[in-house]
Amino acid sequence: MGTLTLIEPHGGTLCDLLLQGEELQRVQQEAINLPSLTLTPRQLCDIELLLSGGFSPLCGFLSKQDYDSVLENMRLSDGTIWPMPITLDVNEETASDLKEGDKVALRDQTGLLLAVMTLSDVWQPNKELEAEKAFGTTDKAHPAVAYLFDQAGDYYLGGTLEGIALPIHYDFLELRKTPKQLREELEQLSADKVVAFQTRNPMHRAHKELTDRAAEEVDGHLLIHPVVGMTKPGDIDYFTRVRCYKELLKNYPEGRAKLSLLPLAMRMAGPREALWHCIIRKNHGCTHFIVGRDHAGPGKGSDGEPIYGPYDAQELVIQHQEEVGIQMVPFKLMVFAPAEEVYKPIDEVKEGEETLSISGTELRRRLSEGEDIPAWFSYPDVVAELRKTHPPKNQQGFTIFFTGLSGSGKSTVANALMTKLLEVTGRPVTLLDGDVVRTHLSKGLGFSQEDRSTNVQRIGFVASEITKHRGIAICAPIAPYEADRNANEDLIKSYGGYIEVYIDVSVEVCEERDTKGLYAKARAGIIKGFTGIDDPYEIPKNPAVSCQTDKETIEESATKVLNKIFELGYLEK
Ligand code: PPS
Repeated sequence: MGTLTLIEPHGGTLCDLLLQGEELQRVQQEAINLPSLTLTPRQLCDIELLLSGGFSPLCGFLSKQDYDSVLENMRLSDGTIWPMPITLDVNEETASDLKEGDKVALRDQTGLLLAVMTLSDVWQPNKELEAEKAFGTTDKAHPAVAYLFDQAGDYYLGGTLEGIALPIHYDFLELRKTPKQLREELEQLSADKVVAFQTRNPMHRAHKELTDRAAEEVDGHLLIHPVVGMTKPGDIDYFTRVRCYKELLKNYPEGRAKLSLLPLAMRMAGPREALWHCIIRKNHGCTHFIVGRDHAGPGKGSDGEPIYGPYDAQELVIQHQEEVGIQMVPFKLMVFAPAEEVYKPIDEVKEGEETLSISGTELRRRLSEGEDIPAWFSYPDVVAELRKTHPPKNQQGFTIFFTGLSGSGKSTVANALMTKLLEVTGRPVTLLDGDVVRTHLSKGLGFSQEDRSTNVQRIGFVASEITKHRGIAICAPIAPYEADRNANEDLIKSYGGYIEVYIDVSVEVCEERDTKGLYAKARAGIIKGFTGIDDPYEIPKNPAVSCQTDKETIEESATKVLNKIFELGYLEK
């Protein structure tokens, strides 16, 4: 069982679940003979904050009784306020071997022992109900709902933790502070009042102004407390963000602002999440917490409407701030007023007054086009950091993904394109041709649906790595299944450009060409499961380019693709 440490004046009771001395040795020894569970990335974030006391008063993953109570009342079963279900999900097979009273060793992916958990419950949750109660929707457009339905195991384990070690980090060590460490540092600063700012995005001038105002308003210190655990899919990676925060920090008056990283796995649960953030910041020694517009919002639902109202989070926090013991500093959206050259909350803008703002999407567009990012919006050093990992399109890697039937001309056009690319650019180009890949990367794979998927996704993986390293990949497998092509597209697009080229030639033409004599063999039943004959080819719905090699020359097809690359901006004329 964890120990309770009381540290004043910031924060109140803190659960410190990390064992020490003989007790630590005893539990470590005991763990050797226990069944082990390897934690998922999200569970690793959760356990870090459980063990360090960031989730105080929780002393482990929620029991069934607490889980039900949290969903229903936003309170643990003893009445303590706690809005978020923190559960240890496992699959049915794992759950079937475990029962109440069992002990389990919780480990990271390398096998490092983090804690021993004594199970109070093993149960199958009603996920629909959890989604509805915790997130207010069963719409999978909400990232936490999608996670719940598609990734989380179907069974939950509840129980207390005996902590052995915190998950290990190797990055930004000087900025990773446990609640206890942060409280001590704030105490040393004699900081009576500390206002925390939560963020999962890079910070620009609007955030600087807002946090400055907040610190002035409470007459205290500012804690920039960004999330570096899991944020919303598609967010800017935290390495880039932290380098940006470090640059931004230089612009605050000496001694005003402190930066510390929070290994939280966000749920994007809007109001409930805001309240949860308040408790977490209280545990980290803060007295005040900034809640802005659409705090921890998941964005729009599949109906195109925002899932939560813009100020729902503020409304919920107001009701409970006293009980939690932290005061909310509410903020409206900050906009730039060019006439006065100042930022102000939108409710202070006079009628007819011109205001400027740049959305996250617009910022990404400007980065990707290499366009100017004005000084009123951000600081040059912050923008320079962003540009390092978000280069303009003509410096990004990209993948040209050819797909089409055997004999359609994929390899021929791909080869022609490669030489054209080598003619115009000094950039490295790698051709991953279907046949060639099967003699190296995918040697041993056959043509079953499963083997084809593996083959195509292997090609996608290699292409994504090439793209990430800012090279050019040309792929030319048949890639008959849409799902595999889509998976590749998603992966590759997270690193650079993805351009799908459909070699649009009918099976009749390919069969007539039959350059390798394979169609004849397929018709004769010598080759089974041949694409287009007795195995399906799913036609691409929205390729960037279509080439008809029966109606145009190879030169024309390759030029069409090359022109598309120029048009999309991945190469400059
Ligand atoms: S896939 O479906 O994307 O994994 O196929 P791919 O790796 O591109 O391999 C296709 C080449 O393998 C030869 N071949 C077959 N193709 C389709 N179906 C069956 N059953 C089959 N068996 C062998 C064929 O020569 C393909 O080469 P290309 O270059 O496409 O003509």
